[in-house]
Amino acid sequence: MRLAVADQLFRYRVPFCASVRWGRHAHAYREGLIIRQQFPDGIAALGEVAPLPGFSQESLEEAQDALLAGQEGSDARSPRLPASAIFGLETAQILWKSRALGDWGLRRSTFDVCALLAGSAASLLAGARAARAEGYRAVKLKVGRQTLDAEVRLVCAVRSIVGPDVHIRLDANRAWPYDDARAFAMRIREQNVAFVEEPLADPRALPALSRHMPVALDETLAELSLGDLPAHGYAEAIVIKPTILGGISIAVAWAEQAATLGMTPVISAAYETGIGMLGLLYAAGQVRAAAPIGLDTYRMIQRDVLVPRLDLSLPQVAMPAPHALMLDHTLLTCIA
Ligand code: OSB
Ligand code: MG
Repeated sequence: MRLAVADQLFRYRVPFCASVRWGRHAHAYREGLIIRQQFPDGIAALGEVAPLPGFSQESLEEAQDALLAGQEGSDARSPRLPASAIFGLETAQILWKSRALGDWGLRRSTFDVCALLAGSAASLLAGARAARAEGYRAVKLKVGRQTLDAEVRLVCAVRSIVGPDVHIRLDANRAWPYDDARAFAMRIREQNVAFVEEPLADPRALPALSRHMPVALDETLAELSLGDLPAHGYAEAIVIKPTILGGISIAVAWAEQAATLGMTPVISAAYETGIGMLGLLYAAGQVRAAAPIGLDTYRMIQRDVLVPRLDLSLPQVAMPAPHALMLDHTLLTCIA
């Protein structure tokens, strides 16, 4: 699985609707690569390679170099492809196969989506009201960024807006010392939170904390291998980002392993464009467990390289039928 001479590589930069915070910075746009692979039957298929700065192990330049090294045929000597490159090549592969066969071959092709609530307290609560009105079954918000008081109030306000039946997921991105996380757990006990992603600055204390609140692994997964998962049975859920974990097949393997161990696998995006989203939907469609998927980062992409853009800002989305994809070349620079 390599880029061949006949294949093309484009660099894209798309603006976000508003600046987005992840890692240590606010980001105004997303950058990545689109590959266009020519398959022997004459069909060309697209894939997206978009390492997420601060989360991916590789940089965009490293991913690009690895793809170009493959194209130059230095196959034997080039090191293993980075995670995002595997994801892009696998996406092209499955998009090609679905076009050739006229079918995705999925176990499931409709999915519940988790709404991301973000912004100021006021816009976050407005988002919660909209999510409730539109019928979302799950919402997610970031914590660990303000005082415990402010965040407890926010979680309680979101619960009272969405009612008792909507799943509330929280994500602390490793912000808290143990005592803060435990204090937070005590104060949201009545709020029936589905899980808190990565509550602890030091993940070694996650098993102890899991006695006080349901925890989910996200950043921690990138530090584990699949065989380590049984030792993390204290976790309620795992957040699986195929762009970061190394592609579609490994993501599906993580999800199956999680389900076998009684954990909830949550397939999630990392601000990919529509091309990557198709790969993520495919991955979700291979998974037996049906937890709401984290594709709402797509809402923040103001202009997509894929035209027309996908319709993903809905509580339920369906995998579109296989079709020829069109790119907005004004957003792309050809590099090979
Ligand atoms: O921490 O979960 C995260 C997106 C990019 C980088 C990090 C994260 C995210 C998400 C994905 O929140 C969306 C989701 O999980 O619903
Ligand atoms: Mg997370």
